[in-house]
Amino acid sequence: MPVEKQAGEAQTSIRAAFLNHLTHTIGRTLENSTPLEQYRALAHTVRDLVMEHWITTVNSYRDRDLRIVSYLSAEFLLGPHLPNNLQNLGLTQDCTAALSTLGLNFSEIAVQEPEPGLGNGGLGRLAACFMDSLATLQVPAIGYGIRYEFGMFRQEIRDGWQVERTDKWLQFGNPWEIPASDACFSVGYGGTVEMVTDESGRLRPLWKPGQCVRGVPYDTPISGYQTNTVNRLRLWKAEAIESFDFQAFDTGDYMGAVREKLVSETITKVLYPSDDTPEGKRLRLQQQYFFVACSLQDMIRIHGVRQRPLNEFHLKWSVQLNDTHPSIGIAELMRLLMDVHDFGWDEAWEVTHKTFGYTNHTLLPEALERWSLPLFAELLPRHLQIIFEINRRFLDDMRQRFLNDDEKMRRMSLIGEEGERSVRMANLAVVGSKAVNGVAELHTELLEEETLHDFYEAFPKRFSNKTNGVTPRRWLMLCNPALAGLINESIGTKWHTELDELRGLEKFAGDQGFLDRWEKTQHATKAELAKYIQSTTGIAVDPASMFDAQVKRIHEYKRQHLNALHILSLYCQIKAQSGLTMTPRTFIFGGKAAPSYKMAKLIIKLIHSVADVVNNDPDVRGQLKVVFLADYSVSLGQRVYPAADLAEQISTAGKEASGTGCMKFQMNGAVTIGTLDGANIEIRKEAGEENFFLFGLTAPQIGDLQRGGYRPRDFYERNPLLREVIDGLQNGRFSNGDRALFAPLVSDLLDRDSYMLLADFDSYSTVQEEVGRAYGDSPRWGRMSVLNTARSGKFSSDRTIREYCRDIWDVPVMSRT
Ligand code: Z15
Repeated sequence: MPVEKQAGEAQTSIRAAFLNHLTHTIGRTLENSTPLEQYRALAHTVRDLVMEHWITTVNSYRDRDLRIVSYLSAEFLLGPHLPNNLQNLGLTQDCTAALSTLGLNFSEIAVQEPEPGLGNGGLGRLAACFMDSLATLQVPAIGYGIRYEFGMFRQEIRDGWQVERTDKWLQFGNPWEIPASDACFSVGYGGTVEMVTDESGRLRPLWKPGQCVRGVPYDTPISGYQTNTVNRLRLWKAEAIESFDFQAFDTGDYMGAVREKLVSETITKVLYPSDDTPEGKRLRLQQQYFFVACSLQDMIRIHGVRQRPLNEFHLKWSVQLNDTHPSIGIAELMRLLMDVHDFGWDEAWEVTHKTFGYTNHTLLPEALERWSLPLFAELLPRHLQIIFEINRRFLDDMRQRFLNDDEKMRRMSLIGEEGERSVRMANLAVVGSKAVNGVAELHTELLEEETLHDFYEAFPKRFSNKTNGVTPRRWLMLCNPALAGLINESIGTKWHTELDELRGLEKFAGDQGFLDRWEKTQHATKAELAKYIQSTTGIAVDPASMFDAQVKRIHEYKRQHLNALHILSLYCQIKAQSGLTMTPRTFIFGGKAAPSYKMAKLIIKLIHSVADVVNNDPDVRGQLKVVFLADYSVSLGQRVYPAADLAEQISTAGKEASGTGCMKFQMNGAVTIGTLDGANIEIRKEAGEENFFLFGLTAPQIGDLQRGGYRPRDFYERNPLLREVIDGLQNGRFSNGDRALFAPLVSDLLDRDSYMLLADFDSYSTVQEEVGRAYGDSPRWGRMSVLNTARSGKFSSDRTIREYCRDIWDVPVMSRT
């Protein structure tokens, strides 16, 4: 009785607050408001509730005086806030009920939220999952990043080609952010470094920047699941410094002053849309330095508020570098301590190298950030001096330890001398950090043995592995309420924050009654995705067919084109043998290509061409369907992961650092077909090899083959089916007679094939055949599916964050029990 009354109260107050915001914040009545306006009113209603917890969190952290984790990331790919915050507050049902008393439908309102797409892919989404887990584990933490005015571009498809559209996510305001005008900082660029004598007669460097911009913080509250903890995500916007305006105004150059303003604001205008391939552009370096300089000044300000001397900075802060993008922070903290706060070199270094941790996210050599020395010198002259000095001292030290091994010194230098001289940011990050980690076991092993081997030899204790994870709140409970409900009924709800509890499902894996319910649930979820596919692409797909999904950035190393070649080979088989039947499949693709990545864009065109051929040939009789879902995003992922039967994780072994989509699929009961790459290896180990479809060469085999002179054409010549597919691509069979269209792709595959598709094609096809058979055997598939979910506990980002807290950040996590 009292519980029901409380629930009733929550409903009533949500309803009243919503109507209040509709009137006073939005200026509309219920009758004449649009769904977007209703969304905005509802967002303000929920934000108010979150803000109350924020206030108490700030107070409780102040009282506990703990070390604060500072997560520096150029990307935070958060996804929609509204449903997530409601779930965290435990108010989803009350809110839905409150709206329905007004004749409104919660889902229709929630889909109005523009997604904050401030990231490219895995790296940005990882930062978002970490923020969720940090708040849920009640760790004092601040996320620092950039408030891009335009986030990830919207992808449209025209005639099978990707077209980019700007993402105007801020167009109608953002109810989830609050500008904090009391914590603005200025950031300098360019200019000169002069030696000046200070009051005490000491000669010291003084940086006189040629340009200055102002950083304005915008805070987004990050709520934890079922806790009162709300952490802060602080994103910086660049603005013009007012004194600059006045200067111009005085001289009458008003238009010039406005131009100056535009130039400053350019810095945070747009997210660079390339994942895993640095562009080396001036604006990008400006962005990186901008948000890092603001964030460090903010940390020093907070440190001062806590009345701590700066030589204790590392005791009160642990700063994690999400890839090398913020690694200029190492030079910046040195500069702030020495040039602004009068530290000597040794004192400053003592604090700096105990402050930072560096997470590496890639092994691809072309993806390691390097900045051309002239560009660096022009934009950050003082930082370059500091980096030279770090390098001088570091190499002196190494020369002694490694007895003048010149080759090694060349490899370890922070300055690359091959070709154009450059600053190697990964080397800076390793040298300036107390801890370095990879993001999956294989990745860390390859970092230690190959990519960063010299550094591993020099500082073995600095290295560790932290296998990635994803938040089960968004990636299971929120996106798959039907399955989450079934799990709750079966094993209770402890798994929400202790994902290992999912092991309790193992005992149902052989229970036919349970398997029937599991399958029914999945079928209903697939039907929902089928509806979405129908309405967005016009293609009808059958929810009874196997949903085979590959959603991720389009990249040659991820091998979406291997998937496409295989689909074409199935098509050729059907065409050759009338009456051949196979397990009906719906192939689902989604993902964006970097706008300048020609081959990735051609792969998108290829998928569309395959879809055209396969979907429109009556001989295929609904055995195969192919769909490409445009504009893949967090929200679209939330529809795809829960509806998938099969997850394609088919990167060339040794290339995918971890992958995190693989974990989302597994949690939702999809079975994986994959290579021994990244986190696949750990997923297979957890799930059991009999519940994972393994194919392809291993990382060492790939290396051997590459060194032994790989000849892709041999594989083409030896496999008739592969030959038919490739010939078809060459002779226009799959492109309405256009022979030129896929020529660049075919010639790359036959003459180079850096990602070894042809070497893995046979193994992939064979295992795909077995997948088809297994899916036809319902009890077998059901068992595999349940066991995948049951054994996905390791891949909660709560586990990952606990490890970072214990091994790197040295901060306590709150336990609930
Ligand atoms: C990015 O999303 C990843 C690595 C990068 O170097 C950049 Cl710049 C962006 C991805 C990895 O490709 C992926 O394997 C990993 O799971 C993810 O980061 C998070 O660690």
